[in-house]
Amino acid sequence: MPELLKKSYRDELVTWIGRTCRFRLLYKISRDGCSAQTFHQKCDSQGPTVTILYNTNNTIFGGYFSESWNSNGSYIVDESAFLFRLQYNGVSNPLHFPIKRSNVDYTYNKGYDYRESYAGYGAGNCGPFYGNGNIESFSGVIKGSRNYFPLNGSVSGLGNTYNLNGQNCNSITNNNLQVTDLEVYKVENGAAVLTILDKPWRDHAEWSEKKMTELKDALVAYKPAEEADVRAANILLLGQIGAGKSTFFNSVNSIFRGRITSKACSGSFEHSVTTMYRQYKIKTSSGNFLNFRLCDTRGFEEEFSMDMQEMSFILDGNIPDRYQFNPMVPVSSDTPGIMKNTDLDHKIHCVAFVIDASTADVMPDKVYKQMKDLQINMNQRGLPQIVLLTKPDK
Ligand SMILES: Nc1nc2c(ncn2[C@@H]2O[C@H](COP(=O)(O)OP(=O)(O)OP(=O)(O)O)[C@@H](O)[C@H]2O)c(=O)[nH]1
Ligand SMILES: [Mg+2]
Repeated sequence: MPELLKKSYRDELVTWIGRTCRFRLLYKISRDGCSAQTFHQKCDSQGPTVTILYNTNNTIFGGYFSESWNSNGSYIVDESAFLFRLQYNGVSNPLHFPIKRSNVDYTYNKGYDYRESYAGYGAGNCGPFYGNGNIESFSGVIKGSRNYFPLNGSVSGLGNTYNLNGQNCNSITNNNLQVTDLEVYKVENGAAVLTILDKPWRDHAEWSEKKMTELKDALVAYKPAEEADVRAANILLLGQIGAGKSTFFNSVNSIFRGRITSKACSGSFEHSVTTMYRQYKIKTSSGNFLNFRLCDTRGFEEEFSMDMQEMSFILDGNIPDRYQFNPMVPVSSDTPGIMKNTDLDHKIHCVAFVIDASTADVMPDKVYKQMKDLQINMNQRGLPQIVLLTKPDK
């Protein structure tokens, strides 16, 4: 059962907690079973924790204590406690609700004092419990159904103890305690959690000079299939503006040149930085060229859609190297310089969709649609396509 808490949400929590820290999973109902006893066995006396509930509306919310959970049947006094919402109905929308402080006189109308003295409650038969009964997740043991755990607790009156800044129980929790999971993380002291991933995002080879030489040799040795009768494979880099298409070519070129090169213009701008179609060849240290070319083109953007006819010209190899794009006047068969009756040598043989990993989940609909439409066109041509993920460091 993988941890569900996304890196971006961890970073948000770190900001609210206000110090560098990292999260270690203590308890997860889909892994450990939904039982108050197990929760306390794993989470009591552990110091600061965050509890996160994932409900069936795709809303993610929970609470933070700087103090430990207990099973004593006593209130948890915590001036630093807060509740939060990370996502609402599937949309990322982080909000932070600090505990009401006693220097502000919040007195509940029954004359009962709801302040940091009532940040939460520890009792052996209860799961995570915030406020004075405001988020009571569950008690006893909950049997999961096929897709979710119907928690038997309740959410009410969150604003009595926590400052909801205009939100309410419904807009934080959908008043829905049917959860696909509930996780409790221990908040540990730790440095640089904002910049380093908690664990590698994929298994990879041991990076060494030897491995790099092996990879370079494999690329130098690459030749298109003899029966194809083409000199080099043309690989088209396609993707949203700023995805890192031009930078990818610069990186590959730098590796083979043995020094930093920046032949392709790269950077960030509201429109595509690349305005010219380029078919880049890559020279090796022995002076020969690799048997593939990286073809760089302008990026997809919301304002100027990629013209499908223009794309077809690129795929068919009709557009010459250094062709200057003009989004206002898409290319046509009458455009000066357009090559007619091209052969397989000029066509695109593989398309790499370059996707910025740090913004993939917020790709604009218009850009996504352009890529999908193009994919249909490419599938019809039987063109191999791959995804090239950039910016995993972000
Ligand atoms: N952190 C990080 N930044 C990257 C990475 N790849 C590219 N960038 C940066 O992203 C920005 C955009 O990169 P470009 O290569 O110009 O992107 P592009 O896809 O060619 O963009 P257009 O030509 O505008 O369509 C530049 O500032 C790069 O330095 C990466 O892997 N990590
Ligand atoms: Mg570019």
